[in-house]
Amino acid sequence: GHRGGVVWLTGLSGAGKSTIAMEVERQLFLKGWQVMVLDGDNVRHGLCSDLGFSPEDRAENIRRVGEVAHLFAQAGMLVITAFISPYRADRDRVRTIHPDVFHEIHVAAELDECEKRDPKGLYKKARAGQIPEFTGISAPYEAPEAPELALVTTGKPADESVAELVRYLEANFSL
Ligand code: GGZ
Repeated sequence: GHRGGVVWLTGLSGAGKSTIAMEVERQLFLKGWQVMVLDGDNVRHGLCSDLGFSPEDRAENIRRVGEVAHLFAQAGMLVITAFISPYRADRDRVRTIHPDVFHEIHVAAELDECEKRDPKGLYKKARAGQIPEFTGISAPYEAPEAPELALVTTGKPADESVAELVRYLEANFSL
């Protein structure tokens, strides 16, 4: 079995947060773990559909996700969140709710690598001025100073980062 907890992935758009989260969820599910992924795709259309990307709206997005994640963690689930969460203060506030179950994971990729990948063409639009306040281009990303784990995704296949995170979670959440 495993303990409940919040595995908070943070990183630039295109760094690989959602891809890694979904594959880790799949692999741990096969081991019988109760895992759930929260990301922009399932949160920003519903729970946070009233929010945009101003600093205030991102803070509220992260606050709501943090509260929901902690509720499910209390119920014994391993919750993996995949949000840019660019502001250190917003992430630290989530950690404060339940410091013992919160693990911050920096999904670290160079901006120019993310921009080269540009899976949704958003960087191109941001450079053209069509998306205001785009993280890394016209809005800041504050990297974690002391994350529990840093996954460097630049120049290696995603499955290496997935394996690294699965090992980390087995070491820290197994009962
Ligand atoms: C950053 C934006 C923006 C702006 C839309 N800045 O690559 P994606 O598309 O799928 O992931 C990004 C997602 C970021 O939402 P989050 O909820 O993770 O952001 S935060 O934690 O900062 O609240 C991107 C898309 O939404 N997107 N506009 N201006 N990303």
